[in-house]
This record gives sequence, structure tokens and C-alpha cells, in this order.
Amino acid sequence: RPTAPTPAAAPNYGVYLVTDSTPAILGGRDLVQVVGAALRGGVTCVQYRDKNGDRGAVVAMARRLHALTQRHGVPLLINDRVDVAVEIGCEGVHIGQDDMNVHEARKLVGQDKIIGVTASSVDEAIKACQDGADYLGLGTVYATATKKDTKSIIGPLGIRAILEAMAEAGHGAVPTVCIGGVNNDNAAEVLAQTSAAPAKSLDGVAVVSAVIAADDPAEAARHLAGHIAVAAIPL
Ligand code: TZP
Ligand code: MG
Repeated sequence: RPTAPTPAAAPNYGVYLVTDSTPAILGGRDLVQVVGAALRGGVTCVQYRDKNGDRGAVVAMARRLHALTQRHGVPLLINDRVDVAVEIGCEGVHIGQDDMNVHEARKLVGQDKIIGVTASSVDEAIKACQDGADYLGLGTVYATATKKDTKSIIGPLGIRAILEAMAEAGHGAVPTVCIGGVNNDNAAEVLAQTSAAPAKSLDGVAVVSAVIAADDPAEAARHLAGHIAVAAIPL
């Protein structure tokens, strides 16, 4: 791993970890320890996602995670809570279709920070690109117990259709990851089936339970990194 990282300048979305603090996924473990192990295994980007914590607890955890990701030269993004990202000065935010819009978020975080947007359709993806999103999370790929309200299960072919439309509309340079039910058993297949090469392919895969709920998060991340490397995505 490079020793002089510039996370915000050149993010690598290859092995994108989204956290979950719920007992069903994290169990009784310490999130900082689990994310630390995942970073040692090769996670390249971390999104802190906590739908339940009160603001004070979320700010405190975000600061701990940021100290950790900074040691690894990896960007930390905050899900939904733009104000928390601004307060702790991390590398950016990730927002869904029902959250703050990209323009509002940009005013709050500034030009130099990363804004990621979830898109489930061609229209949502193109709009997010036009609005200035720095990367897109595409999905839901497969049904998953991690997110209850996954209204749009679009499968690998749905992802590929979005990638093709992005390239066609001139947004081929916007990085993308896919999310939803991706794990070490299906990552290779997902990467192959989503690829709209040579026009556009994914820049990585985003996972929650495949790493956070793994018995050995470092090994799970290492294994995922191997799939990314085999798919010839630069790590
Ligand atoms: N957005 C779409 S699916 C999802 C999110 C945050 C959860 C994915 O979790 P998992 O455990 O990787 O299936
Ligand atoms: Mg959201």
C-alpha cells in the first residue's frame, strides 16, 4: 500500500466496505476492530453507515474510524449524515435518493470532498452524474437481509444496463461500485456479468455482511481484493 496517500484526490473504490453496527451483522464485536482488520485485508474505501445511532455516538465513532482509515490512507465517507462528515472533516458522504440532494450536499461539503450517490435505474444514475456526483453505488444487485427497504433488485444485468447508459451519455468516467448481496461466492460472477466492457465496467464492489459479519474480516477482505485484481481492476 502506498505510504503517502491522498485519499480524497484519488480514491480507489475496488474493495468498498460499508459498515453496519446492528447486532445481526456486527454481533458483539467492536466496529473499530472489525474495520481495522478489514483494512489490513485490503479494503480501499470505507463508508460508515449507522441508521440508528444518536448523533453524539455517531460523531464519536466517525472520529475513531477516521483516525483508523487515515492511518491506512483510505477515504472515509459518511452515509446520510452530511453534517457529521462536515463536523469531523472526513473525505466525503454517501447519499441515497431519499436523502439530501447532491447540490445541497455539495454546498455543505465543498468541491474537494467526495459525494457518492446510490442509483437503481438509468435515470437516477444519469441525474446523479449531471448533478456532480463523484461516484455512484449501483444496486441493489441481489436481495439482502442487510437492507430491509431494497425496493429495486436489479441484478447484474440491471447494473450493466446502467453502465452502458452512463457511457452512452458521456458519463463513463464516473466511478461505480455495485452493492447488495455481493460476497466472495458471487463477486467474480457479478464482476463478469456487470461488465459493459469496453464501454464501461465497475470500479469495485461494495459489501457489508460479506466482511463485517465474516468470522475473519481480514481474510474476507483479502479474498475480495483477489477477485477485484483478477477482474483487472487496479487496486
Ligand atoms: N444498499 C443497497 S443494498 C445495501 C445497501 C446499503 C446493503 C448491502 O448489504 P450486503 O450485506 O452487502 O448485502
Ligand atoms: Mg441514505
